[in-house]
Amino acid sequence: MIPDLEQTFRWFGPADPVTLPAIRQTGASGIVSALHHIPCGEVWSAAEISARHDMIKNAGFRWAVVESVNIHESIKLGRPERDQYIENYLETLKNVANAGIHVVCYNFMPVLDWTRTHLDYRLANNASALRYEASAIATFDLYILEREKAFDEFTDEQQSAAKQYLDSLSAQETKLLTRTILAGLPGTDEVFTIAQFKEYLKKYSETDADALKNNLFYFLRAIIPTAQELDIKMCIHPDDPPFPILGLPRVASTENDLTDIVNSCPSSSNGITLCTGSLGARADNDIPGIIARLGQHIHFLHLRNVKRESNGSFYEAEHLAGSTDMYQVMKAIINEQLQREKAGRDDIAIPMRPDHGHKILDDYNYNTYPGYSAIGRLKGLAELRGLEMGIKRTLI
Ligand code: DNO
Repeated sequence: MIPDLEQTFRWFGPADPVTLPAIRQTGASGIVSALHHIPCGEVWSAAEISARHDMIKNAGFRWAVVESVNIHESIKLGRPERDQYIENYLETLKNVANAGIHVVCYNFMPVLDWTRTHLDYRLANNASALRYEASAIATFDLYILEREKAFDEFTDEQQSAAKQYLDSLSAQETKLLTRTILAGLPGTDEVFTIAQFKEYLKKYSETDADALKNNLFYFLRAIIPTAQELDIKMCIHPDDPPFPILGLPRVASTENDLTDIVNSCPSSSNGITLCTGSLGARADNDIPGIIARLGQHIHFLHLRNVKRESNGSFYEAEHLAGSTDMYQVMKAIINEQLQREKAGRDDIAIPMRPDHGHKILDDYNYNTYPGYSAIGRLKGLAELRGLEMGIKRTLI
């Protein structure tokens, strides 16, 4: 019998209202964490890593994955200072490897990490979900950010729908939408101001998707040989949402992108975080097919589901519901495990985490990071491990 996927849970650190003892009760054995308090670009010292590691170990867990060591904007922009930041990144990787952690997640999304327009979208059963509404993004882009080029990117019809949407918002709602879109890195409370965000957009005005991809390849070629020596598996997280927004370019949105990335610097250390939620926001991403074709490069699994609506909007559905067929996804993952077993690989128990969860039941009593409720995620994890067990028992 092949081993189970390693069940993990994201923990944002001591300030996370979902505590390690609470996570123990979910049945997860691995923790996914990062030193969110260290500013992006600075070295994570051995002492800081070991303090976090002790907390995780003492609570009875393995620190399975670092998510994320974030990439400094100068690397994404290809600025001369990037070499210094790459040095810092390598130093962090060395310290992470010395602590015995061997999977590192990162993303290459300019400025903003994942982006939503609504953090408390109520479903029919009153569960609270995250939502991305295309007309809300258009409204923000055209009439709040007032990005000039946006007027060439949206049709007249879209522009008038966006105007209507704007008129329907109270001052309070406009503020909330702005805050929601401009929220910065996960695990922080940082929110960009419109002025700061405009500054960033200016910096990106000369970096299109090709340039951004080249900057990613430069980064990978600089770090992957060392990562390989350190036995660290790097795994890029797909763009979320997986298409350009607010004039910012995208490089990890489709199967072609992911193929380009793994081919740019072939190595078992140059891999992918397979996020079914991010990739699933595009109907043309065939996720079981991506797993079948790129499976050997997958070092980390984010399992969640989105329900796609017309015109690019989506909301986060229950883990086994939504537009992605999780049965087919899980089957493809198990098939990849079988391939690994045949190839004699030692990474068959791929770490997976239930990504995001609805707010349900007692979750409303805690001020958790958006998407990171305890019970909602536990429900997702329970469903996913049941699905995994069911398929394994019938197929194998
Ligand atoms: C969303 C997560 C992302 C992810 C980073 C990866 O909840 O999947 O925050 O951690 O984008 O670098």
